[in-house]
Amino acid sequence: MIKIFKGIKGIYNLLIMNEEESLEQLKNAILEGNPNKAIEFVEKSIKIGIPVKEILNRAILKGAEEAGKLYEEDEYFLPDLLMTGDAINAATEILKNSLSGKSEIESKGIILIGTVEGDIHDIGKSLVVSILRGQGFEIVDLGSDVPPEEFLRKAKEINPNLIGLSGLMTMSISKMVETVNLLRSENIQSRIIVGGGILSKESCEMIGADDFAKDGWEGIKKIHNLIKI
Ligand code: B12
Repeated sequence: MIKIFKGIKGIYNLLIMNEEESLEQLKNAILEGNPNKAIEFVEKSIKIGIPVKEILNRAILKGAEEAGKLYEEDEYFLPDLLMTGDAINAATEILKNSLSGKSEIESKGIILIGTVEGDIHDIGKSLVVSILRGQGFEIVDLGSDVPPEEFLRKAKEINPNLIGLSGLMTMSISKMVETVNLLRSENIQSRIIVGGGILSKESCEMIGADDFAKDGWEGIKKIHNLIKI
């Protein structure tokens, strides 16, 4: 009996070790900016049954955060950041397939989304788009570096239930202010959510958005709530 128990415990430990090891290797691949290795360890992590959300939060976002810190500390330079971006992109492309399983349900609402003008970061926004599509929302993605006037033009055309503005840089906050001001001054009634690691309750209030999200999963919940109202 004790032997069986020890055996089960051994297998359990091995699985946990495998899980930790695989996520650590994936994080390192992101930091090294190695897309092939990143793909290898995303696939391995999926194979051993690690949930997509864990893969994203415990390896990919951690790697992105560490790369950002190294950049701030002048240990990494723009080419390093570019390589890290490529590795994040490669890793998230695979996750998107798992996240956007075709939804048979009818549309839950129309969402217009884009990264604000002056900001080309679009990996996180594209990930949020994949999740939302998988959950049955109709998405119009304007891409990155989107001028306020373009958000306005498209909002008038499609009358979305919600508009999502993405931005990863501090200077993107003022563009969000400008975009929201323009939309509201032209009487666009859609709910507005802003997303990105730089945001806070205070900046959200300053921007005049209905809500904000520093994290995609939290953002998805908030979008559901905003669209219900
Ligand atoms: C990869 C990367 C790049 C890539 C971007 C590739 C691409 N196509 O996106 C490249 C190399 C091109 C790049 C360029 C630059 N970058 Co850069 N970059 C990063 C890095 C390392 C990772 C970003 C990333 O992809 N994260 C992974 C994704 C999955 O997470 P995410 O984007 O945060 O998205 C999540 C949430 O924010 C949220 N979310 C995002 N959008 C939305 C929208 C909605 C509606 C919702 C609900 C949620 C939501 O959900 C997502 C999932 O959880 C960050 C560091 C960091 N900590 O973020 C720096 C970082 C953002 N970059 C930075 C800088 C300074 C730059 C440059 C100015 C560098 C330079 N000297 O040129 C340029 C910017 C050029 C420009 N005009 O935009 C700074 C910004 C600092 C600041 N506070 O202003 C950071 C924070 C690095 C740092 N610590 O200094 N970068």
